[in-house]
Amino acid sequence: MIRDNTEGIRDVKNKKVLIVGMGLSGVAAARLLSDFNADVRITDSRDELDLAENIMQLPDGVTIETGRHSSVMVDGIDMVIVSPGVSSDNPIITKARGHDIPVISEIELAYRFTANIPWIAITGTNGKSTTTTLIDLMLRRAGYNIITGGNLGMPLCSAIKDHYSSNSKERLDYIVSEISSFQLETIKTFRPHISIVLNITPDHLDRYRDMGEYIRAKKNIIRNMTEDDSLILNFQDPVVRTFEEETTARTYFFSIRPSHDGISAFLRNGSIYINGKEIISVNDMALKGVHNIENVMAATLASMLAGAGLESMRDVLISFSGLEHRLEYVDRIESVEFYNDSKGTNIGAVIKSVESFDHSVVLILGGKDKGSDFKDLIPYIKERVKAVVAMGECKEKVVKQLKDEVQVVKAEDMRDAVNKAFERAKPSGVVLLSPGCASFDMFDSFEHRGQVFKEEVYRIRGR
Ligand code: UMA
Repeated sequence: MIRDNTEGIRDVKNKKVLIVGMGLSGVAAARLLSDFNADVRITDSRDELDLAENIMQLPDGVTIETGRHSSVMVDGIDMVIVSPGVSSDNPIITKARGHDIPVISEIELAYRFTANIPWIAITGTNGKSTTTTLIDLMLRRAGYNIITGGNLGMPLCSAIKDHYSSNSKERLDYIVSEISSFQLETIKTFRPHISIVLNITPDHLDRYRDMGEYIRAKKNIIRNMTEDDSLILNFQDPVVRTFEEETTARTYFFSIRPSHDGISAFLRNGSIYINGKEIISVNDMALKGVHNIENVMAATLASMLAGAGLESMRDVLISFSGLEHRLEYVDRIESVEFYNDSKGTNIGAVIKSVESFDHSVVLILGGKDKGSDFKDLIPYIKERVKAVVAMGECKEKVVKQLKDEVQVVKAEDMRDAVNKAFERAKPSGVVLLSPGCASFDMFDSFEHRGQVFKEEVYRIRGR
C-alpha cells in the first residue's frame, strides 16, 4: 500500500523548481527542497520591503523575484509548487501548464516525501481546525508519534523538514493534516489513508466560478483513495454524502441525528455512540455547540480507525475546550457575554455559531467579501439576532441585504463595532464577532482581527 519515500527525494534532487508565493507554504517548500539539493527559484507579487522577513528565512542559493511574476521564471523549470493563495488562472501557472510543466501544491510535495507514512486528512468548509486538533490530541494521548499541520497554520513541508533535520530514528506513525480546497486543487498522487469530509457550504466564491468548482476541488481528497483506505463522511450534508458513490474506500458515516442502518457514529439521548457503543455524554464534553458534536464524532471515528483506545479519546473530550478565534468565550461584562469567532469567515460558519445561542445575539458581521450571500442568514437572524453591526469593506452589502429583517448599524472600525454591539446587547445578551468574511481589508489575518476584538472587550472591562 505504502511507497518508499526515496521516490519523493529522487524527484527533486538537482531539479529546477519554481515556487509561486513566498508566504508560509512557499518558504517551507523552499527550505525542504533546498535540503534535498533542488535548484530553487521563488517569485512573489509583493515588493521586497514587504517580504523582508520571509526572505530572511530562505536558505542560501535560492533565486528570488519580488514585485511581480515574470514569465522568464518558468524557463527551464522541471516543476512548479503553487502556494494555496495563488489562483490556478494566474498567468505564470497558465504558462507552466502550457509547457507541460507539472504544477503541484505544497501538500502534494510534503506527501511525496512521506508517502510511506499513513496520512489522516481533514477537509470541509467549517470545523477542520478543531477536528484536526482533536485527532492530534487523541493520537498523542494514545502514545503515537505524529506530525500535525497543513491549513491549520504549520505547513507540512516545515514539519517534515524538522523531522528529517532532527535525524530522528523514531518512526512516524501518522501525519495529521488539515487540508483546504486551495491545497487540493493541485494534488496528483496525494492519497490519505483516512480522510474526513465534514461539510461543504458556500465559501471562496471570489476564487471559484461557482459551487460546482468548489465542490470539485474538495472532492480531490478521494481521488487516489482505494479500498485499503477509510473515508469518514457527514451523512447529514447532502453534498458530502454523495462522495460515497465515487470511491472504493471503506466509507463511515456520522450523523447528528439518531442512528439508522449504515451510520457508524450518531447522537442519541444526548450521548455520542460509535458502532453501537456509548462514547460520551455531550454534557461531559468541554467543547460546546452543535457543530462541535459533529467534529467530535468525526475525530473520534478517525482516531478509532487509527487505533487509539477509548480512554485516551475520552480524556481529550473532557478536557479540550476549543481553539482560539473559534466561538471563543472572551468575557462577561455586566450581563453581556462576548464571543470571538473571527475564524467564522463564511456564511456556513456564522450560521453554526449563531445556532449555538438561543436568542439576544448582537452579531458583528463584515470584512473582505468572498462573494457571500448574507441573505442566507435571515432565518437564523430572525430567531436569534436582535441587531447586526456591519463593518469592513462590504458593510454596505450587509446593510442592503439585511436591513429589512433586523436593525443594522454601521461601524467605522473594531472599537466602534464593539462599543455599538455592547450598547445594543444590554441589559443582557451576547456580542458575537462572526464576520462571514475574510479579514484582509482591515487586518493582517483572522487571528489579528480576533485579537483586536478581544483587546476592545478588555478595554471596556477596564473602563
Ligand atoms: N501571492 C503571490 N501571487 C498571487 C497571490 C499571492 O505571489 O497571485 C503571494 C502573496 O504576496 C504572499 C503569499 O503568496 O506573500 C501568500 O501565500 P498564501 O496566500 O498561499 O499563504 P501562506 O502564507 O502560504 O498560507 C497558506 C494558507 N493560506 C491560504 O490558503 C490563503 C494558510 O491558510 C495555511 O495556514 C498555510 O498556507 C500553511 O499551510 C490560511 C487560510 O486562510 C489560514 N486558509 C483558507 C481557509 O482556511 O479558509 C483556505
